[in-house]
Amino acid sequence: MNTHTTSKTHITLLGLGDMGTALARAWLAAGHPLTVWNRTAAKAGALAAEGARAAGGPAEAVAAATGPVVLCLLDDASVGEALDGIDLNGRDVVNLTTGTPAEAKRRARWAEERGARFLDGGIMAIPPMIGRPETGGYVFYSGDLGLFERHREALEAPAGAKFVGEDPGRAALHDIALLSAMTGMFAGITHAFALVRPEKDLDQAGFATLLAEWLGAMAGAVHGVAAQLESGDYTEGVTSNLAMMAAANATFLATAEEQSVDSRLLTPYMELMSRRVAQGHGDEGLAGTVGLLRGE
Ligand code: FVH
Repeated sequence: MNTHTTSKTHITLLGLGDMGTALARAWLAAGHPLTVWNRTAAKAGALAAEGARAAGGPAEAVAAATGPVVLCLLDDASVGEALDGIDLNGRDVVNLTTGTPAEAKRRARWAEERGARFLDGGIMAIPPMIGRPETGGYVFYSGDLGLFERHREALEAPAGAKFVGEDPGRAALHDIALLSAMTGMFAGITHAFALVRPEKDLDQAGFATLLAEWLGAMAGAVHGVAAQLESGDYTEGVTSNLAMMAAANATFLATAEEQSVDSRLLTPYMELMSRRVAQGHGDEGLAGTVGLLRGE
């Protein structure tokens, strides 16, 4: 059983969905005294049996806090609802709920107006990665650096911690930027499987291995894009330029048609490449298309 005699930081956790429950178990496993609250009270039952103290409401949970008050709720609106009317004066609020950078900044101001210190977090992990450092999961943090440093050891119990700036919106920006890149990757994976799907004798698992290896090899391209954006020379170090890639797009589209695959996941990006080439920048690398998305 968990007791309050340990020297470990006490954690107050609001939200016991899939992620909140995984966080709770990691803190309990690391020996942190833990108070939990969840809107649907039944979800706290198993954790109470494992050593957590289940609070009767969010106000009671926050009032019991001697360490960080961690929120892991559905969205920013649910954070507002859960904390509505609750005294936050002097509290260290750590919000691990996914939101936009603007929501994080507003929530930081909102918390500070109520006398609380505020740290925002973006979780780069799925629940099975929590409490398992070998999986490489981590959380981006931004906002109050003093709060982060004071509770760093406790924050690092469920997953690694990367502080990305005192602007409270920075963690959400990093989180959503990485997840957006992942979304594009998933779109590409979906298209690739749709292409090979009709081939009954093609081993899907073997194809998956090839695809994963290829995506891993290509991921290094991000460093070239960053170097080009930093130098302002979008032709720097280019090996496969936009003109070549745009020309190959016709073959990709023809193959999609041959295989009866809707090419809607590819065409928006292909149009961007073609536009940059038409502007006379066919010798550039991928960095040349970044400005187009920003209307530059
Ligand atoms: N699960 C994942 O893979 C991802 C990984 C990356 C980070 N996300 C974000 O983490 C936040 C929580 O995610 P979750 O997986 O725990 O989500 P759910 O299982 O859907 O649980 C949602 C909890 O939020 C509570 N809740 C919803 N609305 C309210 C409200 N108005 N007032 C108070 N609590 C609310 C809900 O309570 P209940 O339905 O059990 O009563 C759950 O505790 C999230 O931002 C992800 O984007 C997870």
